[in-house]
Amino acid sequence: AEFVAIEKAAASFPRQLPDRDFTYGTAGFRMRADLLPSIMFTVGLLASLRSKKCNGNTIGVMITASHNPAEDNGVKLVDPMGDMLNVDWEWYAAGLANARDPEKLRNGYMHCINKLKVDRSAPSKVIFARDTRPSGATLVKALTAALDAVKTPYIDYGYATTPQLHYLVRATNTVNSQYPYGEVSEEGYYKKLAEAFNRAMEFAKPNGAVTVDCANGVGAPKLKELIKHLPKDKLTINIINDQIENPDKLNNRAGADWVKTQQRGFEGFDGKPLDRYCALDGDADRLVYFFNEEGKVFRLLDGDRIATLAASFIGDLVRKAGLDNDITLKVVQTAYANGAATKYVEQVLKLKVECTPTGVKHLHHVAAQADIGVYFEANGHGTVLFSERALKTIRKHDPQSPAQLTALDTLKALCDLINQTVGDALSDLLLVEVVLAHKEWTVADWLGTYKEFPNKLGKVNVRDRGMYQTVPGTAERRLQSPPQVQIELDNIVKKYRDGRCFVRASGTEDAVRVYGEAAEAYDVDDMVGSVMSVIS
Ligand code: 16G
Ligand code: ZN
Repeated sequence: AEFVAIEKAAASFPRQLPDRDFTYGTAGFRMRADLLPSIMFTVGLLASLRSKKCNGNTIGVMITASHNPAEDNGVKLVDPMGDMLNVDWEWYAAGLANARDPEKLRNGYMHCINKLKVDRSAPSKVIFARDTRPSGATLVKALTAALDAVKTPYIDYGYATTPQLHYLVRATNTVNSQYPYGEVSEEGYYKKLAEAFNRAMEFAKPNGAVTVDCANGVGAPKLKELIKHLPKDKLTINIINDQIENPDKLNNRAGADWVKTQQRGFEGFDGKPLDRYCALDGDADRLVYFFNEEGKVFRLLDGDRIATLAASFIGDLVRKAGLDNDITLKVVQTAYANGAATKYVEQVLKLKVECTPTGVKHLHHVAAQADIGVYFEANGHGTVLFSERALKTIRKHDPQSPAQLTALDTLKALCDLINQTVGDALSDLLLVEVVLAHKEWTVADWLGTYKEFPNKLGKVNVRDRGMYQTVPGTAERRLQSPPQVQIELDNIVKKYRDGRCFVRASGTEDAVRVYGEAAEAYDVDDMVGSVMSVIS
């Protein structure tokens, strides 16, 4: 009966673009919203199976296209502990999404049950949420039609940021454990962050105001809610770009992606010298800071800067708490991290750096293996992961002096303040503010920690990006095919002092990206330009 119900319900969501194959990429499925209903339906089926496979633990479904234009949408699955869908399942997700008709979908579903050895009689539960895109409501109908067809119970959390949904999934699945992640509600999320922020600020002086560009997305109303829970006397948060009722405004000349890629503020930005600004993206899982220097010189403090700031502060706390023999810190970056940031972490902070391929799942995975793993992509997505081992050590540590005690208390507060499931712009925002307050730093002090190498990111549109393959184990820093491109690239790069350059296929667009650094700004433009002309 279940199979019949699936086939029948699927008929209401016919497959668009039958000639195209969709893949479950780093960001799940993402495309023009009108292509998505049939895919949403299949995601509902897979979420149900995943939940059954995970002993009835709750699985999350987030409907968002993040920093993409308003007419796009997307969907990704969240595993029981709030991390991303197990990679082995991505292939099955794509298989179902590409079923050409309801009958093939039904067969695909049965195939998944067999291959993945799912006990169909196991319980299942799904929770979901969406960003502010208007298409979200239609996509929810496709998702729930599938969940209804397989009789999987669900909760619709309405609008939420991506990290809030990750929080809710983990909170739901740890409710009866020794250390519940938090109350299972949006309110619980705010309470947890606010309470931890309060503790983390106990030994710090308030440090002025920050203005947050919310990209006209879901981060705006959610940050407003969060502010209601925060202590009034410790931090002033101003909000701009909060027009969620006008979908055209979403991510339009505003938000973290705009600021990072354009290297300038949102439209109309006119910051007074040294006033602190930051920007979220459309689903509030990315954060970058920025400000104007004297003379309106724009300055960006991106994910690399947040990573170095967090690592320096947490490293100090670990030391001051007397835990440096028991806990080590690691910083995880991608090849896009500025070489000066890497050098600063290794030589000034004296911490280990590991480089992984692009994509949150890669960074997260490596960071999760460290005692404390700090990971951020330059684009502003990242978090700090505290391992079970580190948490145990921190909890049972007996401080030997008042100074050790205050450091330990602040460190404990950070364990709760920092979202452990995924990069979270709201949580990261509070983290940055805590660190700046403790250090009594302005944005200029923060920027002054190291000087970035001149760099440039170029993009070349290509017909077949699959042609561009990097050498495994090089964190995408070398191409193995086409072979002559790497040879020509090497010949170009060696002409420039401190030149570094690499080419990789985008995982999200039909393009290859060329990133370069060199000692001089004019050299970088020249170098990246030459490499781009080898490709096109
Ligand atoms: C996706 C990734 C992001 C990465 C970006 C690179 C996740 C959740 N998102 O947005 O981490 O920086 O892709 O895009 O993993 P690219 O492959 O087009 O350069
Ligand atoms: Zn995002």
